[in-house]
Amino acid sequence: MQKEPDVRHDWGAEEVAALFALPFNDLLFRAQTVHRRHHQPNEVQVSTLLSIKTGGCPEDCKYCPQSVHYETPVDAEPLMELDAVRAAAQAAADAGATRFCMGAAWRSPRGKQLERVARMIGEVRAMGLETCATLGMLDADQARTLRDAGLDYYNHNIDTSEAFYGEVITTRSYQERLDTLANVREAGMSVCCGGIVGLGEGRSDRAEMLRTLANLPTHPESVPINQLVQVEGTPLAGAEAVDPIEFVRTLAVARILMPASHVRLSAGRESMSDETQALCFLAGANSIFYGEKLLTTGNPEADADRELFRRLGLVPETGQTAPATDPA
Ligand code: SAM
Ligand code: DTB
Ligand code: SF4
Repeated sequence: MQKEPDVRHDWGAEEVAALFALPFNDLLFRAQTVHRRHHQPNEVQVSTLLSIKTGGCPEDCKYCPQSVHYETPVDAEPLMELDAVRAAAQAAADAGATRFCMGAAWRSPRGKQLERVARMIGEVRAMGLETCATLGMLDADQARTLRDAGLDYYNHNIDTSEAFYGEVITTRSYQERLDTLANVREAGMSVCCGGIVGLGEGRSDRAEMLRTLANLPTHPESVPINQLVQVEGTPLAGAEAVDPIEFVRTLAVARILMPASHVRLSAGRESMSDETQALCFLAGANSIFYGEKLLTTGNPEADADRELFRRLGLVPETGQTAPATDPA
């Protein structure tokens, strides 16, 4: 298939900075125009998260309540049993989710653990749900094992710019993250990769993070943009919040840089107004996490999201409709 002319992999730093600096109306108009060329304008993909292994993680990500390095309200729990995962996936499907994402607080999975997760993936997929997992770093063999188990997407975020990264995580390098993404891609799975806004980074870090993603050989099919959920006890609790308008700009630039990808308005919605979320959708966000919990922190109630969709005339994406081709 011929590539769309606006799907590029050669974005320059100045070009991306210029997008961020556009007048807000111009930026949103451009993002919405790109959006309509590639997606159904009123459809939003709906995923549900489950933490299958909570807490006790050896990494030191300064935003994360699951790190052992910080005293937070999250206690470590063992890997969930298959039956409990199956029940949670069924509940997510019944509530209308089309993708089920299983998250584990690991640096990387070990042999037995991977086998158990592979069984979970097979069961969830057999229910007709798309499958996603986020288990930390993967080598090439592990990526192939997950693919063979039926994993559709692997989530592994770069979180921020390479320059700012060392301020946030010291136990895993930026390059290790890129290596995992390459292993996932090589195994033939779809990539879900994005980052977090509100870590104390500057606009240029947000721009560089998006530029890194957009200049990968293939764009991640799914790009989660998380607003930091501040959790007591983590070093980033109390960080200065990012202006919601700047957050919307970040989504709009993600949409323009990666036109055909799903851009997910990810963590942080619980503390956002409906109006900010509406602007995020206008900026080209077309995926959300649905259900009252993310991994360990809160998310809007399913009822509240159904009501928001109704007010905005949005419908959950079923995967049945072909993408729009006409920038109407
Ligand atoms: N342990 C695995 C890893 O980090 O690769 C997978 C789970 S981890 C919780 C997945 C992602 O969630 C992180 O990369 C980060 O982008 C996001 N995340 C974690 N804590 C967050 C928070 N407090 N606010 C926003 N996003 C967060
Ligand atoms: C992603 O980018 N965001 C999700 C998912 N990928 C795994 C995780 C958000 C976690 C928010 C904090 C928590 O609930 O622990
Ligand atoms: Fe561990 Fe993932 Fe949390 Fe980092 S983000 S501390 S790797 S669970």
